[in-house]
Amino acid sequence: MVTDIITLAHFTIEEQRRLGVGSGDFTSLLNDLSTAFKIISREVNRGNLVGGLGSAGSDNVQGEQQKHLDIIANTAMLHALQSSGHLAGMASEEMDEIFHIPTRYQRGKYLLLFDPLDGSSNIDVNGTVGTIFSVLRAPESVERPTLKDFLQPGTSQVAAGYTIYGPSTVLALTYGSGVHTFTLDWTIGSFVLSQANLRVPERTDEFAINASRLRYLEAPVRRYVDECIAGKDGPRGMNFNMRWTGSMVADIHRILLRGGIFIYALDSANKRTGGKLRLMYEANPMAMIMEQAGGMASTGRGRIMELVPENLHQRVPVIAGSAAEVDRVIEYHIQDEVKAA
Ligand code: AHM
Ligand code: MG
Repeated sequence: MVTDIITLAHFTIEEQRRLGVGSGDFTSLLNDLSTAFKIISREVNRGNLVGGLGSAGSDNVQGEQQKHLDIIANTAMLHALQSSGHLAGMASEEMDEIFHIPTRYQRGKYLLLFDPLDGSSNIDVNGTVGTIFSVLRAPESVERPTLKDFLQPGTSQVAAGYTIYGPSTVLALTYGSGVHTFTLDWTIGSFVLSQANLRVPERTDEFAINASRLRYLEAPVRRYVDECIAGKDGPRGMNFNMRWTGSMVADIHRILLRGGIFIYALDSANKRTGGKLRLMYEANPMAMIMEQAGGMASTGRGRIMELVPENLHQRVPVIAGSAAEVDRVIEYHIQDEVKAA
């Protein structure tokens, strides 16, 4: 029998004491977040039993078809967190506008942004999905945050992370002092520490890209991918493996554990929208996770977390993972610009 477990709550309280930060508000917010993750995990697990599969017949603000489970997960987040007393507002990939905390609840000092169910094309095929979240500080004593209050760069994130609903449910969390993972133990109803201070391996022989988009890629990214595919006969002198799940959470989680690079770049087909993935709900929180684990996250032309957001649902290119590989893609962009000048 394993008795020396460390729960998410215990770990966070100890860490905050060690770092000399935190008033307990954040620990309490985390507790409400973990409740939402447990509810979503349960609903994802029950799939068709809760009518979770299939399209809900509606589109989100990005014009993407919503699945039943997208809406269930979004509602679970709103319900679990609106009464926490620690939030001044929320924003979700699935909602056009900011969510204001109902007046009957106490207001807090944080703003929460989330993608309630990322990788939702996997829902119907029982594939891995996840929830991605980002915590920002609300301006001092703000009662009703405005859009401007949410538009903070990723470097301002107080905390970020994701929960992956795979064979087990795992939370990866950072509050700016490393990345820690916790596995949901249903028998005690708690997230339990799996690994503290996780580091993404620096070198790798794996890359993740939607290969059907290769023909659209810009020259620097195309060069990187071509060199990986050329394997030991090419300039890299080694063979690479390729993995792409269609779920950023699943791909980033794998990369966090065994190294690699995730690429959803700017290409000729998505140039008009600025990329595919959303800065505030996907790119920034995943960038903070990667950087806190010793990796990197870039658009190819700049650090993701330094982008100043212009709107809530803004899209950006994402190149994230093992530092040496991301650095290489950035270097290819620089070389390309020099050549063009
Ligand atoms: P979603 O938030 O609507 O699920 O979309 C985001 C997902 C990411 O999880 C994944 O990396 C990407 O979209 C997959 O896109 P594609 O279908 O073009 O491969
Ligand atoms: Mg998403």
